[in-house]
Amino acid sequence: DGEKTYLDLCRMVLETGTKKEDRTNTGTYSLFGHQMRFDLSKGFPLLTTKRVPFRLIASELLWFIKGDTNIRYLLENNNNIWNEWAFKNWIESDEYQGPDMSDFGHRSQNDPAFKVAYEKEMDNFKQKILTDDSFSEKYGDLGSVYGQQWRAWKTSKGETLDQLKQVIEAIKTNPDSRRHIVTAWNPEDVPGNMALPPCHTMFQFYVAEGKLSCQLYQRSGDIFLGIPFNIASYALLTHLIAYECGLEAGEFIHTLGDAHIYSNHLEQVRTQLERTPYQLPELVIDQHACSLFEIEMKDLHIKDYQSHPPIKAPVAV
Ligand code: DHF
Ligand code: TMP
Repeated sequence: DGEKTYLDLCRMVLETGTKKEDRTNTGTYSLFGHQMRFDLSKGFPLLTTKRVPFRLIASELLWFIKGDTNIRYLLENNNNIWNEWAFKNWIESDEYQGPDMSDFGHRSQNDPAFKVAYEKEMDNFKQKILTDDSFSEKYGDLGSVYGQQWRAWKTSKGETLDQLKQVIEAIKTNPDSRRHIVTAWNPEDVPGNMALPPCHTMFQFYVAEGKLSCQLYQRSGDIFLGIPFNIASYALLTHLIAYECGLEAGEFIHTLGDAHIYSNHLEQVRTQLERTPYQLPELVIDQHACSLFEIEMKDLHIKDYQSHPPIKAPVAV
């Protein structure tokens, strides 16, 4: 079943993962090269062994699809998952005059007094992003991240290219093609131009027997925090593109490069592994939206989602 393949990966990394330092100075257990397959006709792969907030996954995906790279839209949808990376640009800028926030990721976990100051600064930052247009334009933008690469890839001629529209058109007119690819990895923009170089690097679609499948190559995967979101996000994307193209959703194939468990997530992963999965829920798309580009949050629903309680973990910045 779908969830078991994720739990098997967790177990494998705990048992055989190589201890490895990383950019965030947190430390990880890691392996290189792994593949998981999810048959989307057998339920929507939103993990049940911990609560995974579908609302955050859906609003992040709609944000990509809009071509938006500014966290203001996410904040308007009460979605805080990208805050730290915009905040980092703000506190490292010349305009920032507040208390020293360097290394806030680690310090907020180890120093309770700092945590209070950090949360206050973060709240101020969020308020300014939501209410101050010029501030938000400057500091809410994460740079050339997914939304821009998918919808407005910069060409050498100084034009932009809409990869998402093009791939949908190609799926409709030439379903058997082996070139249905969208790439977010733009070597010209890495590393300077973005808050975080894309983790989900490229994806390919495949059509057979009226079903649309999608394979993602993810260069780097945070097994406890990021991957449950990524699985659900690409499963949702596959359903949405299938809907747009008049196809059924087939499989989502998740191919990972560096798949890692952060050393401060080990307890959480062990807790999750003790739990027995429930049946996967179902995705319902309200049928009145006529195109993928018109779908809104209110059109997307998860039905029959029964899960174990959430498990909290710090995110490595
Ligand atoms: N950095 C790292 N180190 N790991 C990531 O997974 C990651 N993901 C990013 C950006 N940078 C990253 C974007 N996606 C959460 C989930 C996905 C995500 C960012 C953060 C997260 O913290 N999830 C919490 C719930 C958060 C909430 O409820 O607001 C979780 O428990 O799943
Ligand atoms: P890196 O750029 O040094 O690889 O750090 C990125 C971290 O974020 C890494 O732990 C992977 C994780 N990540 C995901 O797992 N999924 C995502 O969607 C994103 C944006 C990041």
